[in-house]
Amino acid sequence: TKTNSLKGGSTETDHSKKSTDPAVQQMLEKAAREGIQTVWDRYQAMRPLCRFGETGLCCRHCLQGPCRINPLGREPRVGICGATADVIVIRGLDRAIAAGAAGHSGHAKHLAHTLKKAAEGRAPDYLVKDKEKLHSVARRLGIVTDGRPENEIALDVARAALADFHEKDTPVTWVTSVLPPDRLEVFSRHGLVPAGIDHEIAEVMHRTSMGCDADASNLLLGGLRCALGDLAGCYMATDLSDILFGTPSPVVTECNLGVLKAGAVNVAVHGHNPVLSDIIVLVAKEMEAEARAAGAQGINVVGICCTGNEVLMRHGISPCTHSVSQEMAIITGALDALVVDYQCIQPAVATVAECLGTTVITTMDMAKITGTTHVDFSEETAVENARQILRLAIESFTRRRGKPVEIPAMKKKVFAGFSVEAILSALGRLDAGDPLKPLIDHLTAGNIRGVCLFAGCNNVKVPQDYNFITTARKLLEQDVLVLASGCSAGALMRHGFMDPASVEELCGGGLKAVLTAIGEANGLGGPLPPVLHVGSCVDNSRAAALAVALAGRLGVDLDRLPVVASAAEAMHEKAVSIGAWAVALGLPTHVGVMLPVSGGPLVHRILTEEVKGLTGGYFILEPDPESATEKLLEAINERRAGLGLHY
Ligand code: XCC
Ligand code: SF4
Repeated sequence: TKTNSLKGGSTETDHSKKSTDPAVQQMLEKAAREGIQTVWDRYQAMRPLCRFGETGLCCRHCLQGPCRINPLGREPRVGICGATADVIVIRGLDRAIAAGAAGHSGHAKHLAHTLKKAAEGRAPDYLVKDKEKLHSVARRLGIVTDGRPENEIALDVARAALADFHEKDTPVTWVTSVLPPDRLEVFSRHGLVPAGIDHEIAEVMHRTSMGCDADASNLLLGGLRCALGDLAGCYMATDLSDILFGTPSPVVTECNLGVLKAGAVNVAVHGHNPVLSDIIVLVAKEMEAEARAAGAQGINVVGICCTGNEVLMRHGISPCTHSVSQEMAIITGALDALVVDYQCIQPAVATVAECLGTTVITTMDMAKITGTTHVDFSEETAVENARQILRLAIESFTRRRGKPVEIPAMKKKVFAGFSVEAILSALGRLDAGDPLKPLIDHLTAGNIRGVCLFAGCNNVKVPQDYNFITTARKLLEQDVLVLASGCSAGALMRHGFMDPASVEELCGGGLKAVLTAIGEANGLGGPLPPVLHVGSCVDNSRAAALAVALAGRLGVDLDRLPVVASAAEAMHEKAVSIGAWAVALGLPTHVGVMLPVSGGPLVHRILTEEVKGLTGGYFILEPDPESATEKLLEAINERRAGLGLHY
């Protein structure tokens, strides 16, 4: 069926303006030929975007509105209630932070329930896979571990996690137990210590509603405190996933659309939570025979977006594509099932799937998509549900069998799995007694100039991956150690930045020597890859943990480290939330897509300058990747100078 073709067809035929990934470009050709509408067509149809929304000058927080402020400084200058441009803009930003925090922490809460059910014997398909991590998290939370059975400890950890959601006598433990005293002191001084994750989200909704907080600086404080609730959610999700599914260690596989196999039952897991995807991966192995009986060469599970990162990091599952190009996996015609949980799933997949015969399977009660198949996945019956899902995939394969498919013959090698534990263990081969010492020594000597965390999504406004690869190339050349998470990691892997063989071409001399020394000490016979994949977006917490360890070893607060963050193609509200906590932690934080704040000159100034006086961190709002790179390097150099280090 071609029911969804865009009226008049797609006009933009230069696919390189849409994506820099050749595999995606090839699928866009196919889509154009077959009249299949994609996200880029819908973007064209939406343009010009609403100026009021784009600049943050639109408010729908009460029924007297919607109000919009004239972005050109003419009337109307205030909303009907008198809210100013700055107040409207920052209220909108705060609500984006709260939504992002709700996403990350909702994912964490789901894991906490899973751990609790597992510990109580109500979810027999889950168990504590990483006992060491369970003990280390428990000890960090002040839970007694000595001589206690594992499920009792696990139950206490799950209860502590759930208790962090509501307001209680003590603040959020996933903030107070993970950050250094200096930083917590900065937070208490400015009233930024979150009392409860859900509490802070609700508080933002309250204070941004009609007739409450009408002071831009005060509203920013509320937003930052909520963002620290988001940090807690991310950190908790990482901890609990590691406990349940294992802490990642180095893995090697391949990525991009070329990992799909014409003759296999191709199943893509898409969304976020390993509660679903980890089980699918395990059950797929057990159902190989069933797939072969149906005439397939086995079951080929691949990943999309962050849940893809979760199963890449822990099982070496091949990522097939990311974020804005998710429809392309379906357009190959080779995808039998798209199994989704929640977050970042374009509802459009349902329509595209209808054209190509893919079965889209939703699994979560709170995230259904009209026109798709729903399997009610619950932890109590996880394996059984996974079998049901995979059987639907096999049925879908039997319908596809023999039909033509077009799988771009493109894939890249990806070396991933860099949890903090894995990084420290790799460094430990250089100095077993003090694994951070080699890192500090190389930073001091200037072999490593600084560290940049790449994070966040693709955004249809940017030619896919262009900002990431432009920025990463320059930073690597300048000896900046690059970590990456989420779909930024996806972008960099699809362009070869996670293949150790590209160190030679991409890295400056200092960085190359360091990556080679670590690789050789670990018996890899070559360097580590240029970019270290730390995991999904909640795993940005791993980068935070590494920064905390570095700061501790150097004896300084986080805002003095030559560490920066960049979300060069941010899309989701979750990316806004992460950016806000990175700023709260004291990091210069680049966002490469305009946040809807340009309509509030005061807000813009607070975010890019004044907040520095509070947390030491600040936003670098810069859509041009070349200038952004310069600014990130400047920030690193400034921090080096502050520590008396020169480059
Ligand atoms: Fe979503 Fe996490 Fe963004 Fe990718 S990076 S588009 S948030 S999947 Ni998190
Ligand atoms: Fe308009 Fe104020 Fe209501 Fe917003 S809260 S819609 S600015 S009257």
